[in-house]
Amino acid sequence: MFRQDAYFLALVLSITLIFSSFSFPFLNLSVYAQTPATHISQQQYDKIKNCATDLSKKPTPVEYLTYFNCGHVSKDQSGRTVRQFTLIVQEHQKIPISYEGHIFDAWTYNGTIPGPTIRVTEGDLVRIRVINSNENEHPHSLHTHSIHFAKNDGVSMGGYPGGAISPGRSFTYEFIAQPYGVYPYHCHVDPIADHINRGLYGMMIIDPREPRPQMTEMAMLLNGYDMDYDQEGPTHLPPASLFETSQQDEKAGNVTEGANSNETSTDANMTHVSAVPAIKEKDAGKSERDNEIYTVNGKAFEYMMHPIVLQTGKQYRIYIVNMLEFDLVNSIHIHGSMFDYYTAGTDETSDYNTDIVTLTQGDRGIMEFTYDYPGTYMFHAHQAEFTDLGWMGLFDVRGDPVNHVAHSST
Ligand SMILES: [Cu+2]
Repeated sequence: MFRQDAYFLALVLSITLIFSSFSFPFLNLSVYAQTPATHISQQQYDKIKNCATDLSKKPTPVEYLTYFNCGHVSKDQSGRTVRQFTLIVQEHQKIPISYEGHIFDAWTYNGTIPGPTIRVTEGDLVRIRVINSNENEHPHSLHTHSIHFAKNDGVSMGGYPGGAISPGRSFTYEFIAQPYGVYPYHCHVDPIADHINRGLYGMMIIDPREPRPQMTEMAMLLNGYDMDYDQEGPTHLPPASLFETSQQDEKAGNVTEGANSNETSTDANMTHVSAVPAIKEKDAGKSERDNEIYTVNGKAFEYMMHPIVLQTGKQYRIYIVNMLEFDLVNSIHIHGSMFDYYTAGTDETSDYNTDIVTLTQGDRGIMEFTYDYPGTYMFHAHQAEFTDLGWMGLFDVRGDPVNHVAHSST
């Protein structure tokens, strides 16, 4: 054991020495440079970030996991990368939010809840044009977290036109992306809880100039729906017959064609359900708002129906944002493994290694993990009431067991 430790220490020391001797001569130069030269081009970086090629796509909740919209890219006169996005706000959108056929009367950015994951690199000039559709009845805005001028903050305090865009009008928010991290964006028009709960929110990732270690990446946005129903929890756990074939079935030899893909139509699943579970009348005098359905990425139990297929020994990174209204706390817990957690994603060093992280409203971070052993593992909120109301999913981990390797949590 001691010999292994000593060997490891020697290895780390020699790597550190090589690295520092390599980078030290450039250190003074890069500290003051506005955009330090990177060894990777914008195009190469966008490619390893899995930037979507179809920017007009409306990702399904399954596709949302890996749909990264990096915008329309150009360069300004100084050579700075410019990324342009368009978000169209539409009210009265009918969004399916459970396999049982529950429909949410939503307000959306680009027709989905959550809105598209906006992905940029630190130092980029970001332009986001928000169009409030003509048919809408309410003003809306776009408030992005991170650093920017007040006029681009999407808040009407101070009389900024971007704080409330009238129906039929548009506003273009502009900022230099900084600092790197993972952020929520949302409408900031009052009553703000209503504008958020209706569905006007999404995730924004600002990547560091030097790429993070490469691994398979996913986006998870936690939310809830106050459907103004009195009855808590109109959803039910999906019966096993509706699940996609899992690894256990595969081993039992009854795997079906295409069963390990994530491509099953969600609409097809809804046809199994003959009637949407009924909702009772609202209690008289009950004024406190609450959520009836909780989800990750917009649809209750979606990743139980379509387990996320992972491989043993492979590294995964999840960008996670909590946009739950009315409940103060949300969380994510993964079974069978531990993850390194980077609060807000604003540092290269992880804060701790855990299997559960608690998130208040607007909280976010980055999780990095591997699985050593194959099998089906749950991931879910550690609030059991949320779990039963939709916030639960499955990892279908495949491959041979791997020897446990120490996680780099420092
Ligand atoms: Cu709004």
